[in-house]
Amino acid sequence: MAVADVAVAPSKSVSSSDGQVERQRLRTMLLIRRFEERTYQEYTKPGQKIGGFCHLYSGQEAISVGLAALFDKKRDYLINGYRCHGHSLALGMDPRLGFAELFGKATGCSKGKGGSMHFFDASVGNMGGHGIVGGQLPLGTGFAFAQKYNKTGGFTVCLFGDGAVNQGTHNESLNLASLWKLPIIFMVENNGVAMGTEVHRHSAETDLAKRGLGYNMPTMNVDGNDIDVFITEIGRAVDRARRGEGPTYVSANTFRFRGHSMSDSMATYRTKEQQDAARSRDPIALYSDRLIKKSLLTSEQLEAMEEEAGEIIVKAVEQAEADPHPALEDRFNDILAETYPYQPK
Ligand SMILES: Cc1ncc(C[n+]2csc(CCOP(=O)(O)OP(=O)(O)O)c2C)c(N)n1
Ligand SMILES: [Mg+2]
Repeated sequence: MAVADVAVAPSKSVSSSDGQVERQRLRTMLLIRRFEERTYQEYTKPGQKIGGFCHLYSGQEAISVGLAALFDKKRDYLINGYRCHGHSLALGMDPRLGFAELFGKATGCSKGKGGSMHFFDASVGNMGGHGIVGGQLPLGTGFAFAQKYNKTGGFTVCLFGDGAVNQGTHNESLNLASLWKLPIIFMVENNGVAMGTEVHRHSAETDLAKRGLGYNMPTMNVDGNDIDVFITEIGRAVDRARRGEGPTYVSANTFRFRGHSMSDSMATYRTKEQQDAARSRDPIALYSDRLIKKSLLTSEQLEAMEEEAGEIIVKAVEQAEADPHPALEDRFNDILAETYPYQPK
């Protein structure tokens, strides 16, 4: 069976008449924001329980929730950089498993050994967070190759930041994916900065969507803060991939509301005007305002949803705190590939 023959899921179900689908998307965006803000608190408070690098996703939620709306967990793959909490929650990860991972607990989504940058759940196609900038591009291309080779009808979305577009892996992956017409969407989550370096300081061409043109693939700029626009536009790229017509290159334009990681403050490289402008396009406020205007949501419902998200997060942290650490005898398990077991002397 050719890829094109595989039945295409109704990927562009952007709206429902009673607003149930929309409210669920909003709930997930609120949950992600709460998760990240609580993570910030947990990281910075005395007696910090989270170790290692930690990158928050606040401000970019529409992208992960929009992608989840187009995603079929049985056959699609998502692969990502280290800013991976939002995508994991959007694909259905229980927040308890996320906090447990951050706290290094055995119940964490990566058994407490991956930490913030390595949230995985292969059972739903979440092929994880990756700490090496651009490292996920050839891996994602490999997933898409497997999907085409095995005729699964699935697609891969490979996410990376604007800081990854000048890595050699970017060139190699785009070329092979286009040459072999692989079912992949290359998506720059373009928040305008790589740590503190703005795009115009590292790229001669600042319209990053154009990067796909040199590889003979369709490209698009999409509003990464407007979930409805995002789902409609990216739905086209998903359909193209499922039809076997090959990759699409996307710059999903957005803004992060926090520093690069826990060790910097945005204030040193983002002006107050830039931050104010971004806050005025908060993806959650944009969406909830629209739903209220369309009478798909009331302000009372919104308040209840915010409260509910808060309660879920409080409970998740309590449970994760009570969860056990990995057993001492498990300390070398799951660290290296099983074919090369590390044998401590
Ligand atoms: C190969 C490599 N070089 C450098 C780094 C250090 N580093 C970590 S994050 C980062 C910036 C990447 O920014 P971007 O790709 O825009 O992603 P964002 O943080 O904005 O999501 C850098 C340079 C790294 N992890 N890997
Ligand atoms: Mg960036």
